[in-house]
Amino acid sequence: MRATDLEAVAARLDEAARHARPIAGGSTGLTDTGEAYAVQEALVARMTARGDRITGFKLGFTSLAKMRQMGVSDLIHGRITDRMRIADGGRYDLGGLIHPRVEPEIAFLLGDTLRPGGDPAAAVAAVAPALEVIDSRYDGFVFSLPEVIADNTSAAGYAVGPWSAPGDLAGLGVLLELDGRLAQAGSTSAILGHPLRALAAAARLAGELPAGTVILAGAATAAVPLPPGTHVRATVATLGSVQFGTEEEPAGDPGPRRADRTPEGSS
Ligand code: OOG
Ligand code: MG
Repeated sequence: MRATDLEAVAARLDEAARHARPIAGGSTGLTDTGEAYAVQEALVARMTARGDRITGFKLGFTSLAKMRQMGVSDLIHGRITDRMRIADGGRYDLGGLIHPRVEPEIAFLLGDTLRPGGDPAAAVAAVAPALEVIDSRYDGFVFSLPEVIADNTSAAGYAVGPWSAPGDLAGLGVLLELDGRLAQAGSTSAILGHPLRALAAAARLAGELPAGTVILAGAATAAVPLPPGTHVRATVATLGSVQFGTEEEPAGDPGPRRADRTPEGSS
């Protein structure tokens, strides 16, 4: 595809996100992952031009549970920004999102630059339980691999719990609860066999990650729909919990943005 066509796909995805109006998967013409990352770069550039500051890096499809759920089987990566940040224990407004889902993650904080082929364990300053909100800009979360890459890997929000010094991260239990009810359960070993492998992969894919970067290693379980008025908590054994509450749906006229939304499971 020509550069102007790639830019046009970025503009469509940007508009889809800004107006909560999904586009059809399969409609982008994207077939090449290299071109898809060029679109992602253009999309993220639009966000930073509006004042978003990049805080980190996220990986996707690092667990079998996620690959199976989404029907894709390749590791992908995207960017997270300060505007996506949700305060631990805070409130989160779903207004303006299309069909949000939430998934439990592990976050790494780099204390040193991590270069491709470098030792991920040596570069990590801290690790924390995390929650990621994903919101595909494609109708019904149906997309091809290049399309989800172009869409900044469905990134929409993230919350990070208390940071701990990195200990043994193998085989830690991961729980996702909605209103105190167990929604998903898994293990940190579901993430490429060990979450540090996700970090090594991030360095390989990103080229070089500077100190201070937050890296989401990818969900250990499948994602679940995130409704309004819900308390969400992820717990990772030994690391603790991270949580937030989603705002209630506003009463009365939902307004045009919400009218355009197609929530999961609605008829
Ligand atoms: C893509 C995002 C994948 C993960 O943790 O695997 C991801 C999607 O599922 O729409 O964030
Ligand atoms: Mg994720």
